[in-house]
Amino acid sequence: MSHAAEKNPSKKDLNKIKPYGDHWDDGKMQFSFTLPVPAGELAREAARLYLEKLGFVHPMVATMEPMGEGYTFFVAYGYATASIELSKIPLHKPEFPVVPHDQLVDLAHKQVRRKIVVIGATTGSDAHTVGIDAILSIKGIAGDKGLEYYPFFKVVNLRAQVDNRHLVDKAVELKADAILVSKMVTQQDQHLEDLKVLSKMLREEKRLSPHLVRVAGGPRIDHRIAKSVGFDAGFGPGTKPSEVANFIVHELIRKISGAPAHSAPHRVDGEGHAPSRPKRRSLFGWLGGRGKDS
Ligand code: B12
Repeated sequence: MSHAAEKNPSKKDLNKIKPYGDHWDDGKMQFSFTLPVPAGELAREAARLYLEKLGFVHPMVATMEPMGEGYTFFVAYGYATASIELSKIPLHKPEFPVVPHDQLVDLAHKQVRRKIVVIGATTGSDAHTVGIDAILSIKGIAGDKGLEYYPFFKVVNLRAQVDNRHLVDKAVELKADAILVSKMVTQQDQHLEDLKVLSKMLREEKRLSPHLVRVAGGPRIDHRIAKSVGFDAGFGPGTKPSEVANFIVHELIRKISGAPAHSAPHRVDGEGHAPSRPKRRSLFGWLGGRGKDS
């Protein structure tokens, strides 16, 4: 197919796709990997046969370099036969409306009537602060202002290398409504271990708000992963603070109203013509006991 489809776009199936190497649908892929075998002819053949075992057609090792004693690093090519149908891919995204800034301010003002306390940190031994700063700091990222810009948020950024226990204690002390955790270092799945431990602590800490919104983020975090370790939502690369602001407000209101999670409306981007929302019971019962600007 491929060459013909390249010349005649109408022959391209834009739904059922394969990797693109030299031409449409050729399935050509590049691999880089290491095998625990010294560099040499045996290593090269092992790498080639391994790709063949994985189902790649005509595998070819382009580069082989020793990687310390007893290891070899390869760059190889091969042709994939499998294709993927885009229309059958389930996307794991948090579902919530995204409304413009003024509407969100209005919503928070009318429905919450006090500051929403947001506490954020990068946890464990992870020293990366840029991601969490991008979400929280007033300067934001790519022209999208951070949570500090929103008049209804009280933002506390604990920065990096924050111990889980310290984060939970701070959340209790500040009466947090939302906890935002950034994870950058993912070696040996340390990010997931840390998030699981934190999640358990949050579940067991009775002094926290029962409506606490838990959000995780980072380059290798997505919604599915975050949910699997007990968070309400996960945000990955390219996240804009305005999305996070929208999620927190809508999720807090949803939790307080007692609406089930799956009834949250689908995410609506742009000008925020959100679908009509279910009637909620008054928030003031729960909010009444808290300072307006606490
Ligand atoms: C800058 C940087 C550093 C700086 C950090 C400075 C600082 N103050 O943050 C310094 C030099 C200190 C550093 C150190 C290290 N780093 Co570093 N670092 C980076 C680098 C180049 C950029 C990260 C960054 O700032 N991105 C910009 C921000 C804006 O993007 P982001 O983090 O993805 O955030 C966005 C989203 O993910 C999301 N998001 C992120 N967090 C959150 C949180 C919430 C709640 C939400 C909603 C959204 C959200 O929103 C953000 C905005 O869109 C990355 C490589 C890369 N290109 O990503 C490596 C990288 C993260 N570092 C890496 C490593 C290994 C290290 C070191 C271990 C190196 C070493 N051997 O010493 C140490 C770590 C020490 C430690 N204890 O953590 C690896 C991590 C590998 C892994 N997956 O485990 C990376 C990927 C580089 C690599 N390819 O190897 N690093």
